[in-house]
Amino acid sequence: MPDALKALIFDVDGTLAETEEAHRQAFNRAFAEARLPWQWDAALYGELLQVSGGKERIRAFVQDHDPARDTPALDGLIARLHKRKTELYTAFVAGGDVPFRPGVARLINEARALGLRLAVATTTTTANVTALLDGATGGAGHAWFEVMACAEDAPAKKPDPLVYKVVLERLGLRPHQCLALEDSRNGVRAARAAGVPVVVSRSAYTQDDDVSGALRVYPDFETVTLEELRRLYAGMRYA
Ligand code: XBP
Ligand code: MG
Repeated sequence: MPDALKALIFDVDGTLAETEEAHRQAFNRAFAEARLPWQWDAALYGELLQVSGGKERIRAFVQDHDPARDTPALDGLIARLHKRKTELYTAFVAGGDVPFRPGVARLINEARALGLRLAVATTTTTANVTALLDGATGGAGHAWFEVMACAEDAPAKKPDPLVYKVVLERLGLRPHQCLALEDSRNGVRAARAAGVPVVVSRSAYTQDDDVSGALRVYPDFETVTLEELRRLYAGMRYA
């Protein structure tokens, strides 16, 4: 028998909200402002998403598509571009234009009503998460999550389990007392490598991701109730 479910751990990008188009456009605007000849269309961005973390994603792109710029100056360029990209992204999502995915706010409310603890485990920057949560909820969102572990807390990005380990330590819980919600292959691998059971609903950019290892894959979160998650958790058979 598993432990009693104590906490839900939410991924952010693709899970709480469909944010990746906003990320992509912020990257492109930062590149244009820096007069770089880089443009990430949706197809290319879909491939680049295999690398989690914005700075890591820019570096992987340069290595594959513009290797002449892979010089000692690249670190500084990436830092400047990423800072500007974060400013652009946070300004956009803080305006409330990127809502939660259908069902997410209800699920969070059900969990809060039943006293489940809530956490965030993400590879994105803290400022992005706060802006998104507050933008999507009109201000209250970030306070709903007792623990948030973001890029600054876990430099090794998903699929590395570090961000989940940080969350577990801060919650003071064991992996099997929690259930993670993810949208991607990297997310599932990170949760499972930390020993955390995970359910998935793929997002726009992760429709083709191999999410084997998930306890269950849902077409969306709209029909997922907390009762369903608790039933699934109670009956789970993870090695
Ligand atoms: C998704 C990501 C992030 C964002 C960009 O993370 O891979 O890198 O695309 O964010 P998750 P930054 O699904 O784990 O939340 O530019 O701030 O890195
Ligand atoms: Mg995600």
